[in-house]
Amino acid sequence: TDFDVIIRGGTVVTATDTMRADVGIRAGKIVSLSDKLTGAAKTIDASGLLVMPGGIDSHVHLAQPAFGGPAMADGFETGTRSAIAGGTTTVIPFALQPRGTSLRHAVTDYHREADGQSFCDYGFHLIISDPTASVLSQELPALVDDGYTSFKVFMTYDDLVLNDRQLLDVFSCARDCKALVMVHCEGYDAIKFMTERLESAGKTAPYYHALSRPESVEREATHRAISHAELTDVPIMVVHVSGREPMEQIRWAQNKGLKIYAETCPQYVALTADDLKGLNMDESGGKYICSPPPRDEQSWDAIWSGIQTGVFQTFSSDHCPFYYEGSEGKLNPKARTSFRWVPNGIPGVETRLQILYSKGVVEGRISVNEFVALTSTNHAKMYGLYPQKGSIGPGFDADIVLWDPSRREVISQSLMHHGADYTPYEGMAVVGWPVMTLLRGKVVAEDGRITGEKGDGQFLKRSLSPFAA
Ligand code: DUC
Ligand code: ZN
Ligand code: ZN
Ligand code: ZN
Repeated sequence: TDFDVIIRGGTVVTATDTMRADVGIRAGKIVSLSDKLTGAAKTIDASGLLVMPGGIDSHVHLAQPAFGGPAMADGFETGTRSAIAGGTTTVIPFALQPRGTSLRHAVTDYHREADGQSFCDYGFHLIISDPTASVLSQELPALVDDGYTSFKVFMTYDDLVLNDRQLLDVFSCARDCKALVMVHCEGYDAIKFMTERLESAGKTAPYYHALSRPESVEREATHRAISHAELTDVPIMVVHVSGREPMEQIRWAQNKGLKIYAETCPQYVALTADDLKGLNMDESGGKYICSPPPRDEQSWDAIWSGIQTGVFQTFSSDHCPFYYEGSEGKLNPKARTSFRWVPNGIPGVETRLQILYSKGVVEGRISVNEFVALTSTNHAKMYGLYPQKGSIGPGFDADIVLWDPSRREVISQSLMHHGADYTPYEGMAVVGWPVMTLLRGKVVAEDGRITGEKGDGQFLKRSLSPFAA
């Protein structure tokens, strides 16, 4: 036989083309695309299905430390199981440097978490919380050489915030190392001021999380990050952009010729701040607390316009799961006392593709090729995984999702494979669903059943981002 696997009769979709073709796979790679292929140990019937590159989710949090708060609901096993069930075959989570520790130590710790536990392939971004002279001059250049070619920095959170000088130092280091910096743009002092003001007025329900960090706070920080990027002459990626105001800052910078890239996420086209009100300003609103918070339906329109006009290159989940209920020790009792103590983040690695397909492709806002670009190809290109990952063609890893474009489902926790005890998209009707996921030629998920094993996923040493230069 010529092939290990043939995917027969489907419609192959890439970021640029849509074509009727069979896909031939050998030794984990795509080796042939042709009208009719025969001669394989295994043939998969894809008639009526779209054959697309497996999702690449370049913004996922797994097994991060709790800083005194509740533990994350997903480590590598459950988080990557959820990924493959949702048609995603590569994730790029973060190796977070706790202050006062070395980044290399953090990276080693995360490898220990991931090694032998992962159902899909993975790389790591580096979260820099403590840019000391030795981190900047020694650790980061060496880590970039070892395939950790992107950083993330935060403009808020007590345990992570960098001041302007530190941001400039990291940006400048990234320029020297040719690494891509992702920036969390929300202003620390403004959030702290608003949080204290709301709390002293007794406004502690989950909804007030959104009021503690309105869009102006994100807009200001976005502008500041752009200015710092301009000053240091380094490209940056603004992650999890929530609405019109920060999006317009990015568009303005792009039009000026600055290399500013941007990401948005399902929560900014599918949730609103009103979801944080819960059933009746009760604590169930805590299920939707994430940062930046979801805004309103006019913001959804602004995000779509940013997607359609190329402001955004990537659509990521920002999967950052916590338990809502859960047994003792999982839920932080302090979270009941104020939004301030509710961990920021929601699960979403398993529902990212369905939400974009349904609201984007089915509702006519983007083409299926743009869908592939936003969920896979652009992530591979942006983060140094192209042309190993991110498309369907000879030479690419055989990471493939077979997609039923007409299947109707209602998103529900009972369908999920993550560790969290809820999905914020509960009850959302979607059209389009992943029915089979292949990782390097192996069927790892089939119609909600996991057929892969933990340990199937491999670490990806990433190349330099062509967008960082
Ligand atoms: N930033 C993220 O990227 N994810 C969750 C919370 C946050 O602040
Ligand atoms: Zn350790
Ligand atoms: Zn962030
Ligand atoms: Zn995140």
